Order: sequence, then C-alpha cells, then structure tokens
Amino acid sequence: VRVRLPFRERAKMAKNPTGRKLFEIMVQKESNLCLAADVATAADLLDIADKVGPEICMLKTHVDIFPDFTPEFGSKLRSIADKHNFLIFEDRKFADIGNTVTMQYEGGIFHILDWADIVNAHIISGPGIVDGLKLKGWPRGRGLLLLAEMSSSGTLAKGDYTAAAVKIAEDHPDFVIGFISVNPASWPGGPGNPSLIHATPGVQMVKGGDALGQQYNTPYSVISERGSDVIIVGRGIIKAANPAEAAKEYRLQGWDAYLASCMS
Ligand code: S5P
Repeated sequence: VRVRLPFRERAKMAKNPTGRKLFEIMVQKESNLCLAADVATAADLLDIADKVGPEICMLKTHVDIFPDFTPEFGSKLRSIADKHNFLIFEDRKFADIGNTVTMQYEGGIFHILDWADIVNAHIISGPGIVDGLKLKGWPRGRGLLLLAEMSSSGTLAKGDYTAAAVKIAEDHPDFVIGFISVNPASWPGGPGNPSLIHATPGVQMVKGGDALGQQYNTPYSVISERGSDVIIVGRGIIKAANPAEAAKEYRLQGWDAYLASCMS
C-alpha cells in the first residue's frame, strides 16, 4: 500500500483549473470513479449519464461511436454534467502533429473543444501535439491527459516512452493535468508530481480480460497497489443489470482503496 497526499491537498497544487476542479469534485462526491460510457447511441449515453451521474467524478465518452450524434449532444451532456457535478472527458486519443490536432479538437462534426473539459493524447508524435491542443484548450481552461501507458496486452507504451510522457507533462503544468496510466507505482519516480492525476482503465471487480486484449485489475489493486488515483470503468458498469447500483459499488471500492492509501 502506497502513501499519498490527500486529494484536497493536491487540489491546491494543481496548476490547471480543470485539474483542480477534478480533485475538488472527487473530494466533494467521495468518488474517484470515471464511467467509460461506451454505449450504443447518444440517447443511451445521456440516459446512463443521468442515472450514474451521482456516483462519478468524470464521464468518459467516445463520441465518434454514436450513429445518432447531433450538434445538440454537447450542450445536453453539459447540462447533465452540471446537474450532477462531474467532468466530461472525451477519449479522443489525439495522435497527429500539432497543427492537425488543433483542427481535430475544435472543428469537424463533433466540436469537442466546446463541450469536453478534458481530452487525451498519445505522445507518439512528440511534444508538438501538446502545444497544438494547448493553443485551443488552455484559453478555455480545458485540461489534457497524456497516455503514458495502456491497459491492453502487448502495449508499446512502456519504459522510455512512459518516461517521455512524464517529461512532457512536467513541461506543460498549466495544461497537462495528468496521465492515463496502468501501474505508476512501478515507474522510476513512482506516481511522481502530486499535482498530476493518474487515471487507469482496465478495471473490473475481478482480474481478467476480454477477447481482444483488454486486461483488468481490481479497484483495490489499481488504487492501492499500483498508485493510481481514478478508476475508469466501462463494461463492469454499463453491462451490469443495474448500472447505477454497480457504479455505487465501484465508487465505494475505489474510494476505500484511496482512503487506505492516504496520509491522514
Ligand atoms: O489503455 C487504455 C486507455 C483507454 S482510455 N485502455 C482502455 O481501455 N481505455 C479506454 O477505457 C477504452 O477505450 C474504453 O473506453 C475504456 C475501457 O472499457 P472497459 O469496458 O474495458 O472497462
């Protein structure tokens, strides 16, 4: 079990308003649960967001999977997020050069910049991707998570690649709010700078995987042993008979694991 600074202390250290807000929401709602709302339609997403909203600090979308996306989607989701006090994270995984991602972030059909508090990016193209996203996102107070590791088997994001993500984050403390990570406790510097947030996908109540390379760890393992801050749970909640009940159970397990690893 690792010892960590409480979220309420880390909120004061955050250099980005959205990063600070995420810490604050976690404290207010006693939730370090992010729902990965990979449901079939935009209508289903708005429905589950309203039902599960009280349990979560953040809701993660893949907006490009919806056949029924409309320009009103963003404002509808925003009003549910405001009602239940959670942040919206569009899991866009930007990966291109800086100039291209500025257009992908702001434009197209989805206008992600208008409604997502947080987006994420691969660092495969180098630090220019952060400069590009920051150009659009920083003036709006948005935050960025860098993919430092991935949960899938055979991932190439490890070792020096992970270390490079840490370096890029340190160079942009006003915009990068943290990482998608899997086992930050195992990094050379551990989870590192406490102003940055670690969010971890590949979480279910029992260890295991799916048929396409996803690998699951339990909330306790992810938070207490692997040193992450936020559990990202998809099918463990959305495929449950009662998603709101399942979300509550994940919230309690994630929060207990956080409390167990906290300095009081
Ligand atoms: O390394 C990663 C990064 C992400 S953001 N592994 C992941 O699984 N994800 C996302 O987390 C993935 O795109 C999906 O939306 C979610 C995991 O869903 P689950 O159903 O396996 O819990």
